[in-house]
Amino acid sequence: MEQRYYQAGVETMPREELRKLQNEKLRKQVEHVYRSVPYYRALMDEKGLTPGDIGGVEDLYKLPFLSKSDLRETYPYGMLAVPLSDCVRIHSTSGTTGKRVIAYYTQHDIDLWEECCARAIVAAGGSKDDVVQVCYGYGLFTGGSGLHGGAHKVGALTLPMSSGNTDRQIQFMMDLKSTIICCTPSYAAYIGETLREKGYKPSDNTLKAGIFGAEPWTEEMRRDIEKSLGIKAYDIYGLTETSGPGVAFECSEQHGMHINEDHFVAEIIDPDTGEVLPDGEKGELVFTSLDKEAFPLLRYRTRDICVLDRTPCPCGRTHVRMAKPMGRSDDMLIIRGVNVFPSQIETVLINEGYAPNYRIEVDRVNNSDTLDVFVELSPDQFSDTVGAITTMEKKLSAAITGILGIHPTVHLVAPKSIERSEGKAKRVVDKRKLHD
Ligand code: DLL
Repeated sequence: MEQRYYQAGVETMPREELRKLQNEKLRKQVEHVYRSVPYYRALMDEKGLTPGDIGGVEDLYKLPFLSKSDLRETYPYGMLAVPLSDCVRIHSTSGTTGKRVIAYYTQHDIDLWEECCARAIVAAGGSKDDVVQVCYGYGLFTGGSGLHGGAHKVGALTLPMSSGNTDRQIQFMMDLKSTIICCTPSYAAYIGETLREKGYKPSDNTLKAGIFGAEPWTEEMRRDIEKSLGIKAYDIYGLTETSGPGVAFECSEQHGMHINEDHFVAEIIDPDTGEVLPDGEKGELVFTSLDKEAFPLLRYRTRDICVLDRTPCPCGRTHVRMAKPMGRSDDMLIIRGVNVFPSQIETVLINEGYAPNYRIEVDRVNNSDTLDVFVELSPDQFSDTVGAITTMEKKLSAAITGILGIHPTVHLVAPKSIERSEGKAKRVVDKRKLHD
């Protein structure tokens, strides 16, 4: 397949040249942050560091980390690195626990963010001839605005649908002949399911690609969505603190997401010790933004667990690739001493022929952890006898035990009894927290 790039010059820049560019930008950025953000200057002072100590990326390890707690502590304006009057927009995290984190953008910051999203759209085969249906939420969440801005930059016809109202999504998709859809993978699965229920075959729509992210999803879920919508499904990654979607995106090789390294330097660290890990090892992803003006975080700890891959990609892009994050270290469940990511359970479910509609409940009974997995049956499976369903529950439970090493109680439940998600899916209920 012929490769197309949105900004070929930087996307395929030889590594040596890219490193030079990063070093130059990093020196300026550290100077900018030291000068403009007293909170970070104090962290550097504590370590006896001045901007002159950071000559380039190889010195990054000397700098202090930032984490969500720093952003909460400095809420709302403590991390702002330009006068507020130079900012044109804010976005914010959903803030499920504690204060929300607010991210600020100058026009320059918005432009570079939208360019990153445009790279992702072009890598997914998008061009000005496409109709891009954006059904990520608009508003404080970055998903809608990010992909919307990217689609504009590409020159595509942009449908600013936002999330929800699935009947209307389908009507516009059919009437306006959308070719690229952007939403969370769980919402894509829901749209696919609704299309099927309305009697549409995958070949009835004009979609060719989907750009899905904002939550962990497995390869099995990718295949499921590709089949139900008749498309190629691309992954996209980002977080509010680094600007939003588009920090990394998949190319047609679909073997990891290219990190936009001319704007962000990625490191993998041991989440317990903070030590930088060698390439290829699994750990926590840390980002340094190289040229954001208003909210330029240095060494920001994402809590996302993944691996970097620096082997050359046949697509011609030279930027490092990150594997699909397994989930955040704070989403990882420790059940009877075993580390469990919800994505591991999702893999088993789909491999065993179930749709990705499930809920995981963890509790503590008589000082011992319990794991209950509720999985929805399809209408065909539901017509089976009680005996057959009990056998299926046992089989699924054994398959999960085989992967996790701990035994869950599986409950196969009626079709449509598990809530669908139009944004990020909430799959885990940890009732142990109620007892603490
Ligand atoms: O979710 C930004 C985004 C919007 C990304 C649309 C992609 C598409 P936050 O709400 O701040 O920002 O959440 C960021 O979501 O730290 C990851 O844990 C998770 N996440 C984002 N993309 C992916 C992905 C947006 N492709 C947090 N795979 C991040 C797995 C993802 N997890």
